[in-house]
Amino acid sequence: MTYAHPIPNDLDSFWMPFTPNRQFKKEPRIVVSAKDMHYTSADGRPILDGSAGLWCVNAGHGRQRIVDAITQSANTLDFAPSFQYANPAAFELASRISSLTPDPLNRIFFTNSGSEAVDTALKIAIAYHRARGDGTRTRLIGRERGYHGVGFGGISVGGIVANRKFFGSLLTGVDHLPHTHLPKLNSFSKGQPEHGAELADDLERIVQLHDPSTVAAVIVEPMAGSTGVLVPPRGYLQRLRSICDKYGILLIFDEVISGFGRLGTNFAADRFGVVPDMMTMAKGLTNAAVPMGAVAASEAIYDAFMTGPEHVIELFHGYTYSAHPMACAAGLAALEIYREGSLFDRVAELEGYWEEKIHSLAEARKVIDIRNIGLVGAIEMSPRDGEPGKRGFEAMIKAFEKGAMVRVTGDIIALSPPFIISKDQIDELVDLVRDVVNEID
Ligand code: PXG
Ligand code: PLP
Repeated sequence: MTYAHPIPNDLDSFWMPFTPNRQFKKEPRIVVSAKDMHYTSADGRPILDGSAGLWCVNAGHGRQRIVDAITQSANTLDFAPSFQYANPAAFELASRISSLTPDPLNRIFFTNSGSEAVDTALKIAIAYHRARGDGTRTRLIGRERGYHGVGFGGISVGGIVANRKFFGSLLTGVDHLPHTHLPKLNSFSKGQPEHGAELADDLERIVQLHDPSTVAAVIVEPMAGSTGVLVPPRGYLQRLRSICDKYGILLIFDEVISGFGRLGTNFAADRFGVVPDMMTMAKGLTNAAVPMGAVAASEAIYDAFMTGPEHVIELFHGYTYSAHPMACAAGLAALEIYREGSLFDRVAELEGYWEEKIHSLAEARKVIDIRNIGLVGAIEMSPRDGEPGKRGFEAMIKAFEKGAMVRVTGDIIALSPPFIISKDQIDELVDLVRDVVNEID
């Protein structure tokens, strides 16, 4: 293979995250630039972005407005502490975010990633109960097949076995709801599946087991992204909400993937008509141009902390880079691009076409399920005998050879392109995935 750009000499020093390092370093998949819907690979080929990077480049790559905002910010105020001081863009961005979040989730705490947003939300939940004199509420409830990043809190409430088993005992006082994937009843569902709302009732059992007075919060992804696009059954989230209300438990939606238009609405909370007590977000917040995450908390949660002497810090939590000026600038520009281009409405408009195309992949014999919602789709292949995940891995490599970036988890191919994708590009992506699925054995 001839390379338009040289492959770095030293591939050993970078310990790559969530990657089989030895395989990658034998056959590196390196991208050197990106614009709109495409990356360029080191060997100079255009690569259609079928995954918006890692579900994060919602407005497409290299948006000039964001580049300009970052440049100007770096030239004006390289850094300002957010502990005891602040930069104006932080307030502006928090205000813009709170105009997008459902009421009353109008208090915004900034982090630098989704993982930090999750750990922040879990800490706020525990501290909130304590601030109200309810300090026995420390238990956190997650869900099987949930992904909540890689902090100790996030992996403890997360439900991915591989992310947990290597790290010992994790947080204690955690329990998990069952996942909502019911392939026998719901396979090839379009949008929200019919069956499974009753799985939320397991929360009643868990709460009774531990006693409601010990439970602080329930955290779920409204749509589970990382573990293969698990769309919530109709009525499921409503039931979780009502059980949480019944027992005074906070409900946290992890909207790191589902936020900022991915489902055709501001947040999944809007799409499903259920308002949690906190939402975590990241990724699309800055169109991924600068790392940033956030927690949106209800006004009641914020107010519960605003007691005591006024010179005393109310929440002992924060990151050096919370509300970094450059991230705030990128966030403001990204939100402006979404608004001006009506990009979330565009997702809603494309959803029908996307759904029809994605489901056309059902013809291939090894495809055992297809799921979709918003501008997200998952194509699940049967595992090869004795080699779970191998087929998916080969599919990812073959797709890159053919000119597309896709995500795989196990034997599931997940697609989540930028919202600027055209119908022709949807056709191209789906045709390429069809060829990939047909060509691997
Ligand atoms: N919560 C959710 C719901 C996520 O999807 C995180 C938290 C953690 O965010 P950070 O910014 O710390 O990575 C995520 C991240 C994939 C994939 O391929 C998904 C994520 C990250 C990387 C890959 O499914 N989600
Ligand atoms: N470790 C040390 C030694 C530190 O001084 C700090 C912050 O001051 C941290 C970790 C936390 O870093 P950050 O605020 O970037 O999360």
